[in-house]
Amino acid sequence: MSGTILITGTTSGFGQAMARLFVQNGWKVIGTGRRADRLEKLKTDLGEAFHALVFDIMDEAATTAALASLPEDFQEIDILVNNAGLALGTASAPATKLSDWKTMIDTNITGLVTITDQLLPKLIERKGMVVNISSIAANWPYPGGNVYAGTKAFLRQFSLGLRSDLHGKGVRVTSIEPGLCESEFTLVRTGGNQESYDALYGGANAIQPEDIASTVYWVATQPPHLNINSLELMPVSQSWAGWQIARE
Ligand code: 8X3
Repeated sequence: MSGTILITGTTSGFGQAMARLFVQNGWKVIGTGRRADRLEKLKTDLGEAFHALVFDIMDEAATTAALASLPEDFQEIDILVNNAGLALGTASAPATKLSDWKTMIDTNITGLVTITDQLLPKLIERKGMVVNISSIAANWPYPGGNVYAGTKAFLRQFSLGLRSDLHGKGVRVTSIEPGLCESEFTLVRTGGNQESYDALYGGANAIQPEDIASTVYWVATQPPHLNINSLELMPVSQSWAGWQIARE
């Protein structure tokens, strides 16, 4: 089974690992991102089966223009993977910057629904699939998750809602909800602070981007009658802790 897949955010982490895996398995991959140099490099590695679209997902006009620029042999998109997204900081709500909150909402929600809206007619025509990269933060609140977790809860519920709206159209929708993962995502989250990054990952044996790539590949290659609604993953080293009680 193969086809054409558009993956947002392929300049690093999950997105890049997915682009590599799908191309290795004979798919045509459209990879998006802001950093042209990274996409160029990926194109050099992956060759003709990879098409790069350089644009900022927060910019609606740029998204429209990028999709309109697709060469004919990359237009028949079967799968949209909404992977682009970010977490900015782990500070508690009173200590965060409103501008960071808005950037997360603009990227993780507004940008995502924009590209989804633009590709839906094609995905319906092709009985395609939408895979949204949510997070365990959608399901389990934790201190410092605040707006980031809220955006990921939106994604999970948006996925389930899309399924309802597309009832009978043969389009599949999946929400993937990973826990602690080791990727550039966390370096962004810690504001580029390598020490905090190392503190978080030291000995944690976190999920790797390749793990998420193979999970999405598995979802994508299930038979057409089967929909994986949601899939939550954690490294074995991660589990839940108890309630916190503020005592008088
Ligand atoms: C982030 C998941 O476990 O790093 O989406 O908070 S975790």
